[in-house]
Amino acid sequence: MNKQVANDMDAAVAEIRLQGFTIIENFLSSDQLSRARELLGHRGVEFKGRNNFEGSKTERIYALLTQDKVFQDIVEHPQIMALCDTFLELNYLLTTSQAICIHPGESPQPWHCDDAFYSIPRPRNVALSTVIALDDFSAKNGGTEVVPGSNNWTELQAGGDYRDGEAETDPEFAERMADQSIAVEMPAGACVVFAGNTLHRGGRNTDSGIRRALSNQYCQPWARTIENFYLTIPREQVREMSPKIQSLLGYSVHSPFMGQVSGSHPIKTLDPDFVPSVYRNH
Ligand SMILES: O=C(O)CCC(=O)C(=O)O
Repeated sequence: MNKQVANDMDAAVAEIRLQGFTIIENFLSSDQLSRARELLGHRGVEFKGRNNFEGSKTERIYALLTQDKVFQDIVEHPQIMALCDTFLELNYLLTTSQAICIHPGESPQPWHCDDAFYSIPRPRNVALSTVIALDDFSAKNGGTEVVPGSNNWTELQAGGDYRDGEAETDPEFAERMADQSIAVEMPAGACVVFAGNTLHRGGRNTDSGIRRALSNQYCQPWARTIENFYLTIPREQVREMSPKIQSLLGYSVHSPFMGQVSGSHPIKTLDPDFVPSVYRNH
């Protein structure tokens, strides 16, 4: 890493610690940005969400990294890996890889933090999330809204980490969030990185266009992942991926033996001839 990049990374780490998030401009190369936009712009299939969290006017594509090498390159982007190396333990995992395209007329998501699934009291350090803009993000088109400093809030201040629509009916909480949150306004190709316990949401889209984004999220090597990639991604496809991606998908061990397969390292399962020892005796 050159000195300037290292300094930028130090600043990013400090911002995440202090305010819960940082913005990395020019995160995607122009080739990555145009390729990702092209792939998401021509799908012709709509996967609208099924609840107010996924969003009834929001298109989500899960296991996105299976769709094209460009999405894999973005998952293992060096700046994000450097942040994961800082915040998470060795052999951290990819917990979800998705496209989030917020269509016009979408209402805001419920306030939440991405590590809300883990029943560990605050402050906790289980996950790191990214939202990568494929269109310019604004306060009007559904740009991510974050609550600066909420990563350092107590349980009481956070008022619960996932409030399924409750925030809208709790005037005190809604007012506090309105006062304290900001909309992330950033150009296409930029990325907001936030701590797993930072309160945030996808914003309301009152604009005329779709707000397209990618979201890759990472978690500690001992935490259960949101997406079950072992079942989603066939091993033939995993075999073609980089060693880093394989590790991120769980073909790795959290020392000394969490993630083992019948006593073997899970990477061995990518060998087409691998037979778990448990089957060998039958
Ligand atoms: O789309 C966004 O800006 C944020 C989405 C989000 O926070 C989520 O779905 O967990």
